[in-house]
Amino acid sequence: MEANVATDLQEMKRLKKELVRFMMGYKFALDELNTKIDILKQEFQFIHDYNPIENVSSRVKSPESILKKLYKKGLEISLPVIEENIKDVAGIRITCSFETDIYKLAEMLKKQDDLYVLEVKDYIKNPKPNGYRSLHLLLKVPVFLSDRVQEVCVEVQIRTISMDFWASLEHKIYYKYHKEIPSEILDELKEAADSAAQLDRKMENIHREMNRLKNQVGADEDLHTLEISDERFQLPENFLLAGLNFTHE
Ligand code: 0O2
Repeated sequence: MEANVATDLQEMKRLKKELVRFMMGYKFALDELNTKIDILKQEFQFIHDYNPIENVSSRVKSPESILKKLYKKGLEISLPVIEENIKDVAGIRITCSFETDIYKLAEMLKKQDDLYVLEVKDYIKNPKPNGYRSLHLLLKVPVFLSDRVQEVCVEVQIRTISMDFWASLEHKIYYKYHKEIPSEILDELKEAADSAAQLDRKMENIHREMNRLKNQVGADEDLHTLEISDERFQLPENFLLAGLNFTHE
């Protein structure tokens, strides 16, 4: 009897270790993708002189949520089944300032040689009937481990602030009413989603107009200071004078 308990305990310890290893793969994939997004953000700031990414958050789905999804889909509990069927174990949510930034960012990610796009769901061009809008990319990310390369699936949700505001409110209401939202609230949510879409369009128009004016006036730029990330460097005049000879590709 005691021997059985000890064997069970050993087996559970082994399974736990295996699960941790499995989840770590997703965590590493998120680390890699977060770095890529941060680089794009900094480069975008430099090229376009504004930051299109308002916020980035990422999470590995908890074992409890994974289990709930397996039950919901009527699937057995095993790591290969999770890997094959639960595509959002690793998730990144990016909020952008404007709708066009969402597509620019998605294109930049799609173009990266080491990322493979498994699926694109465009709930902005085709919103869900309840009003949900967001761009979803399912990416395969290579994770370089000590002895092998592991291909890991990551779900990326890209939205504007107003889409995100709507989605988090809808999510709360969905759970508050145990997934059966009263019809008048459903109607109000749909109306709110339409207003949010209209607001996004208005804000983007203002931004476009502002850029047009800025380009007309011409920025009053200090040519003797360089800014890279948060660091400032003095730029000696001789660098500028000799500069015409060192355009770098
Ligand atoms: P959570 O708690 O955010 O993780 P799937 O359920 O992933 O197997 P599905 O439904 O085809 O398959 O995937 P889809 O449409 O890409 O949606 C996946 C995720 O998008 C959801 O994850 C939500 O995060 C978000 N989402 C999709 N539709 C809605 C919606 O109507 N309202 C809100 N608020 N979010 C939505 P989870 O696992 O459902 O939830």
